[in-house]
Amino acid sequence: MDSMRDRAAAVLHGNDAGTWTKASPHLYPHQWSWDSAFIAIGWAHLDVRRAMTELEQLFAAQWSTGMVPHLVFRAGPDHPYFPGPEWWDTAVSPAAPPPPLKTTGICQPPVHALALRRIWQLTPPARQPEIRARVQALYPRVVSWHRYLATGRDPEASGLVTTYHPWEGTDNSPRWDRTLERIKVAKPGPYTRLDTSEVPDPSERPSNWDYDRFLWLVEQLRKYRYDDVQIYRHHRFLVKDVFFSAVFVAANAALFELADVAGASDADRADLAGWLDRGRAGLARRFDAKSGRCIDYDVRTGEQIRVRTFAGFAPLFARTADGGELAAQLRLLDSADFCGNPRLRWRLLPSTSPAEPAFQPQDYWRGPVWPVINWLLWQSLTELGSSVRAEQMRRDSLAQLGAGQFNEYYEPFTGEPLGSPQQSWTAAVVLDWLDGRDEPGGEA
Ligand code: 2M8
Repeated sequence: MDSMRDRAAAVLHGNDAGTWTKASPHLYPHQWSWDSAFIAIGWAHLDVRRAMTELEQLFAAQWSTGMVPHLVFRAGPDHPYFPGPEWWDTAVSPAAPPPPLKTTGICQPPVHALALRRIWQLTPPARQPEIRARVQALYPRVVSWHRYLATGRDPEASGLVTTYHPWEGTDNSPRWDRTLERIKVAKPGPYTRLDTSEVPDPSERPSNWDYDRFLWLVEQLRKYRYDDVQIYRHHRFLVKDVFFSAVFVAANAALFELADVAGASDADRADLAGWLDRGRAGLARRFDAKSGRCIDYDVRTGEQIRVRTFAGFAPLFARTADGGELAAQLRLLDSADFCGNPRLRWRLLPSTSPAEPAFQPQDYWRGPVWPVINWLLWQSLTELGSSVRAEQMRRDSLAQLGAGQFNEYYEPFTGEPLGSPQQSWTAAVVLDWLDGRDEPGGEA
């Protein structure tokens, strides 16, 4: 039987469309933003040039505001996906990239700088001149993406990123329930879902109630011509997302670390340092010492979003937890509310705490374990010096994935694979976990 590394590489090759990679073969046939960043990390273990191409292709669809769209529609008509470009109609915005590029009008967590740094770390000496030049060319675009997040998505200069839509990362997470429930009338135009027939059981996907609201929110964004000022003035879904904000902090640090390689200007370095400080301070203000978690909030109503999910570990994801926060977060991580729950098959972080009433073990972001989230946490724990816990997480993650098909997410109690098989970002993080080895703990 092929090694795990070969099988993971085969998933990326199987989903490779030449210059970009499908997020998965059937359910997600286009180029997704944060998937692409993880995928580039996977490619970096196989071919650093191909890894750079992945990011370059994504940034080719960057908006003039600096926003990197959550999805670039790249697959042809043989690969239907709903909602497609017609639903988004981003031509209403002067900031959207010109045809033939077609994108959505929202964004996803900025994992890209982490990918760029990983690519550079994995570049063999013989390839460094070429890759350095390509990093130098891409770097200003990544800075401009970060500038968009630090300004357009944070007009209050709070250090926290405002999200406009559940599709900006963790779709049906119970974090969004209250905000969505407040939308009493959500009657989007007629539509037919395609996603539910791509998984063995539709209950592994968001509900129709969710989809009505997801699609109605897109219609609203389109009405505001995807203009951040208009959106801020009128939109019903404005949430300060501590997870997104934490990834932004980690990404600013990664970009700052690459400043010399990229020959960054003094002005860009100063901006990065400023966003980093502001992001850290913003997250620190959202840390609730009593629960040991960071708390999202609804910008419209000011309401605190206290539901227990993986996002509460924002100080870990940001990799900036100070002594007190770090100890509290590590205790919480292995408490019965999260990885220490005795029913868990593996000691991995579920997307929603099993102690939450909203927890659903098979339903997408409402309970299952997502390998990419555990990869982010593993990297954070490694950087924060918790290497023993990080190594357990790596081994448990690889054991969970086992001889399977690199699924999108996993049932936390049984370890059953769920969602799409051959999910590119899952295979990509496996390649990074193995880091050139064939099996967990084995030699290269
Ligand atoms: C999921 O989201 C898409 C919409 O963007 C979907 O459900 O159709 C999410 O898990 C998202 O975070 C991810 O980037 C995307 C592709 O893997 O799938």
